[in-house]
Amino acid sequence: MNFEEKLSKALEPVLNSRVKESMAYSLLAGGKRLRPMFLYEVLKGYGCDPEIGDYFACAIEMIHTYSLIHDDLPAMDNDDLRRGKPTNHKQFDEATAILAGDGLLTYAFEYASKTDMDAETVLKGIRFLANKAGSNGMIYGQDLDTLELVSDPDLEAINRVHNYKTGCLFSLPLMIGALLAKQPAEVIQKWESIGEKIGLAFQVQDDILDVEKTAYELGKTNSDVRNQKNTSVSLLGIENAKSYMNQLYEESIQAIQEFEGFDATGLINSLKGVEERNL
Ligand code: GRG
Repeated sequence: MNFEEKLSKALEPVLNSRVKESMAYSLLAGGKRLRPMFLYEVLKGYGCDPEIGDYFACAIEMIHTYSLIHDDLPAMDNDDLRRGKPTNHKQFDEATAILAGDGLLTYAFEYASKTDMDAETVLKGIRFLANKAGSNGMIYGQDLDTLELVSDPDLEAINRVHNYKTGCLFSLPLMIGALLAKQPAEVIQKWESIGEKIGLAFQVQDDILDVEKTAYELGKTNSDVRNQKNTSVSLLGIENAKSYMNQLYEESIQAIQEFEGFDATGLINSLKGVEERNL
């Protein structure tokens, strides 16, 4: 079963309803599936069967999709296009889009809890999910994003927002992969820092793509440009932003190569694919 089929199967137990239709509309709309890919690559690098990560991989993609649905709402970025399709609230309505996001977020925890491993490991994984998605994680970043960048930002302020808003959901699959592979806390912590760096690199890249590509090419609207938001590109200029992004990816790759007992080939190849992406 490929990952798209696994995601589709994950929704089967949800009661047939309008909100299920709306959850499926966004969850099964494609997307690059980077976060699940990172989780699987960490498991493979440690020589584990990647399928032990299925429930968490689907759960992380559900949380990521919920964040996109809510971020696109009129009260947030007010975007019309996502994953090449009308945003959830455009396709359905605002109330349904809010419920679909809530449904995906909540169901993610139920689904992750089905992981067939010892209870302590599963509980820790669920704690990571809550921590990185919640008000000590992505939600904190979104809060900073709506407040702090309005006036006079510097790179440090922008990076702080991105570390939380974007980095947390990159750290999460790396940490869960290491956790399921039974790595000790200090190793999981190193994966957390690497995720933050990758998240930063990814966000700078996203800012670059937002100015260099059309909404049609990206399959999503460029609300940061439209809303004249401060980004790494507006602060550094396009060329410096590109060098900064390359440096961040390079540093991430170096850090991944330093783990003992980890075959980094698959993860580094995936990361290089992300670095070369133009969508
Ligand atoms: C909970 C409202 C709310 C927001 C949380 C994650 C987030 C904050 C908002 C989503 C919008 C956004 C621009 C986030 C930054 C991270 C990012 C570039 C997400 C897009 O991730 P991709 O490119 O998306 O992996 P696909 O569609 O490929 O899965």
